[in-house]
Amino acid sequence: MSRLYSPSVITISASRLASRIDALARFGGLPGGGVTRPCWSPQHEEARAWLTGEMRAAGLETWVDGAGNVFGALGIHAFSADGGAVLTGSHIDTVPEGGVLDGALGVLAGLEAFQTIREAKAPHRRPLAVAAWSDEEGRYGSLFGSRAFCGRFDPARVEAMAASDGERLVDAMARAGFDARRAGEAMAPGGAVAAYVELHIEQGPRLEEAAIPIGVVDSIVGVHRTRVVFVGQADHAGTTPMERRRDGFLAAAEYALKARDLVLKHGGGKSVTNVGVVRVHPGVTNIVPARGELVHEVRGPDRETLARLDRRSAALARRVARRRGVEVQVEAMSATTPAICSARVQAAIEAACATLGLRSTHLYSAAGHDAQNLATITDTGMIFIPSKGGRSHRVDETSDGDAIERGANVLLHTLLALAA
Ligand code: HGY
Ligand code: MN
Ligand code: MN
Repeated sequence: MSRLYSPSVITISASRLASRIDALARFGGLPGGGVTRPCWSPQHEEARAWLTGEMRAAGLETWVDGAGNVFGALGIHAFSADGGAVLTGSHIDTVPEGGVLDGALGVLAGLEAFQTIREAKAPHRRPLAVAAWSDEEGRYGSLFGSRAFCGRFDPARVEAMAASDGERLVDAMARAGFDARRAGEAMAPGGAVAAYVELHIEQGPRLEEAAIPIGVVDSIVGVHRTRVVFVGQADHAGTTPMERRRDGFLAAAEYALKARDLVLKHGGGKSVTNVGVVRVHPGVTNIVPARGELVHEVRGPDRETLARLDRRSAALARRVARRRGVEVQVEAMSATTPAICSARVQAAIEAACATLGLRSTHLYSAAGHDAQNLATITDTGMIFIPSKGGRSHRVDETSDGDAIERGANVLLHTLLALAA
């Protein structure tokens, strides 16, 4: 790889970073490429142990908090009140059949930046820490680890928190050696973090289409998830006259199609929607479905628009149910708050790009991230690199090696500026 920057500027080891990305990808790696590494799973816990070993070998202090967040640090062995650490990080859990960069890039680039800083004896007045946040993908509850770290964990909900396949958080954490009821202990003391910056793949097509190497994130969307259950009547699939059927699945199907139109029409242009979880009960071919259950996700950069879409979607569910003669239950599952990124951190990212002679552009994140929790307790920003074809949350998610190197160097210089 050709030298990308002037010799006086310290830069990361691209080969060492690439080899760690490949090594991490093996935990839950799939035969055809990609990875399935849900939080608390055996492969995730093996990855946690590997990461901790890599951090220690790189000379970092390491520890794990009550929410399972892994930390590696230069200058501290725990967070303290008014400690003013500069924090980076991301997550090592993945979606099912996901890519090897979503989350992993931010954690391993942070580790690489710290190892480079230590080897170069680069000065930093503030302590530096890198986090691997638990369950960013929200298998059991969205942005779990960073939510607990930022004091937004609700212990009253922990017993009910479960994956869509029914597996309970308390059981999954217990198998990994954690007590979910103690996750609240992860809350950081006041003033422990002076700034947070996260490197992440864009997971969309905008940077690649604009041919701009670095994205400076200015805001992050909120994500609202609602469980909608239509309840009709099980009946014989052959003998029941068509006009007498009260089909829970067909009501759910009509709702899903109309909810998409509703969000496109009333979402202000930047809201999006998805139905990725659908369940039919009893779910056998010769019974008219009694129940059609789905999780309706709506995302957008504006809090009021999201609240308005929630209200309109609930009204739509009731209209569909009435028209089809079925009952409907609408239950809010989770809602993250849209976040505005810190002007100070954005300026530090832009200055790092200038030092490295890299073009950058501002954009909002259409994906949710742990950074939106960190934004509630400290100055927060994100650095994006282009995703090839905008692909993510699929096994062929990838970014160029040069893009990864550029992103990690921008992270390195942003951290040095914030910690100066
Ligand atoms: O779903 C998201 O937006 C993120 O990738 N967890
Ligand atoms: Mn993701
Ligand atoms: Mn992610």
